[in-house]
Amino acid sequence: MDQITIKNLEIFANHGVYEEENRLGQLFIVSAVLYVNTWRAGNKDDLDMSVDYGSVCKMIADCMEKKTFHLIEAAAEYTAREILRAFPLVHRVDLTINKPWAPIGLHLDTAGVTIHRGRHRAYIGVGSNIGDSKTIISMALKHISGIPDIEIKKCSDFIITPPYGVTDQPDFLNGCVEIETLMEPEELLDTLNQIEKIFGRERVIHWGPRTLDLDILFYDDCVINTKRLTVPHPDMANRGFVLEPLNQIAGWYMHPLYHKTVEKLYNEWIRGRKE
Ligand code: A4P
Ligand code: MG
Repeated sequence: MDQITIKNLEIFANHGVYEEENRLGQLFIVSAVLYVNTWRAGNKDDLDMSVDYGSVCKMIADCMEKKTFHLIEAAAEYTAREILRAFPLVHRVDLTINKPWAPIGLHLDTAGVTIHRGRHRAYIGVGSNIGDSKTIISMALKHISGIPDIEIKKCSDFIITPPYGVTDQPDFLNGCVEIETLMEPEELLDTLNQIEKIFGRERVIHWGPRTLDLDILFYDDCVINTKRLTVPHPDMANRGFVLEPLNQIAGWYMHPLYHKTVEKLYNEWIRGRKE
């Protein structure tokens, strides 16, 4: 993607782990690479179709000057997110904060941090089989829409499905949504877990009944396998209750491990059921 670059913006601010740093302040040097599609602005010669780097510089200065953080990591995290929130044409930002006066008792040019943050597309599987599932899901989706760094882009139909795994439990209501989010994967997982809790989810039986289940099916084309999070959702290819609604809104989406579209996985699942 095209890039707009800001190099070595000088800002006097008060970040640091030492009290003196917070009190006296020091120089910070900030650079940013903004990933923006500039072809439209380039063809029309129109700033409204691009990102005004002057405004971005002012925003960086504001973020750096108005708050005091212990860590430049925190200053960078806050600043990158504010840029992404304020400038919808910025798809991604690489932000570097350097500290030329870092008080370490040795000479150095700079100590610094560079972070890469951006917009991500994720698909969330939604399920419920306790209580008034229709109302719970519709309230949960409304709640998700109200979260600043998540935007629901598409929503499938919600379908009644027989229980998979533990079959001795009520039918489920299942569907899925496409979201755009500024959240990193584990931050998104924490947020979804909190929403499950708000809507009365108790983790009692694995694969057991639940008022609300929110699973991350895809996160961009990332493959993630940490203690807490596995993406793509490991069992999705065997689950009609995931594939049927997902096929409605993302049939063309390529599974990054199987290298098959959702439509293909869904068709294979249907064939497997008939055999
Ligand atoms: N976790 C790891 N990866 C993910 C991910 N991609 N998305 C971790 C969300 N969470 C993920 O999940 C346990 C832990 O998985 C989480 O704390 C998170 O750190 P859980 O939701 O507490 O446990 P669970 O739901 O009982 O287990 P699991 O394997 O997540 O079950 P599923 O996959 O949610 O399946 N039948 C029908 N018809 N419809 C359903 O919706 N759902 C299930 C549960 C079973 N049968 C069903 C349905
Ligand atoms: Mg789950």
